[in-house]
Amino acid sequence: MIAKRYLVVSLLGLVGLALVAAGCGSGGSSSSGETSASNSKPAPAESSESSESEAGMKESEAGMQESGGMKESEGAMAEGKEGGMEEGGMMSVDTGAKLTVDSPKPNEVVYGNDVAFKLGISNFEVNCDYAGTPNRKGVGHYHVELDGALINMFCAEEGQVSMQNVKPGKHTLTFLAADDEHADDMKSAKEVSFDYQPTNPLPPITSGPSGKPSIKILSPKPGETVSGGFDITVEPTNFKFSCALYGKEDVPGYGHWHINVDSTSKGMMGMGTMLGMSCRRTFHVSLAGIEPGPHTFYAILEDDQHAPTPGAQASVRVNVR
Ligand SMILES: [Cu+2]
Repeated sequence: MIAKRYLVVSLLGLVGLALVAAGCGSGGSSSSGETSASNSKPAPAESSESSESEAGMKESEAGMQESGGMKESEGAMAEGKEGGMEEGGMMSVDTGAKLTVDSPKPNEVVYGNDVAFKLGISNFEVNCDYAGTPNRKGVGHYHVELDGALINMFCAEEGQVSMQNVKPGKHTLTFLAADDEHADDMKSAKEVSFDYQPTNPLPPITSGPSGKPSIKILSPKPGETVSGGFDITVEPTNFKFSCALYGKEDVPGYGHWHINVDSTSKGMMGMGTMLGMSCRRTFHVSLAGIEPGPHTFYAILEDDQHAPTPGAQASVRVNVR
């Protein structure tokens, strides 16, 4: 994936950085995170995609990346030193986590439109409540990549990746433990390939709304006091949220949003403070890792590849008690 990220970076330049950053983190944990708990309601704008987004909690990625890149990434991973810098500028940390992939089985044929996965995770506490907040030893989450592109971060041992906009054929899932600031633990990486042979392929999503996209925060209101946790609710304009497109080749007008606290540029590629990502209009913020006092929360519109949409962000400053 390093190779992939490189490619993307070179293609997108600055924006690519954010992409890589996203590749390092993303928030809404799969089954545990944003999806389930936090979000009260699906994005109304989604209509036809709503069911797909439900399933999309897990996401997959389109046929944009060839599986050939996986080999190189493997090599890159092997070279990753603890706390060292990866080639792509990605820091590799040593979380101590041990991952095993219980499913899918190697080269399993997948006929449905989601690939379910199940991991064994040991020597590591997965807790998405601390994502985007200062690192805690032995605590973090894991990232799932499809063909080298980040889908999302997860905290449950099971999840799934949508095959929306994914071409039939061989694909690879990669699982990587990550610290709270979203740096990947390359040594923990586990890969498994599968063969996607859909019985009833999903109609591809090809284009979304046109016009300049923007996002605004409906709640909380500036100056509000929050404690324990709270929901951020946003409203996008000229933009559709799609869970199923997380990590896929970008479809104009489609994407999701990232939620950051206090900074949009801290840490590796700005992801150090990313609390999570959401493909719905509401995201539940955990304050578990955030100190009391005034804090600024950001909502940033992102394309499917997790690159921020220039100028499309909003923020709100609230008091954390
Ligand atoms: Cu992460």
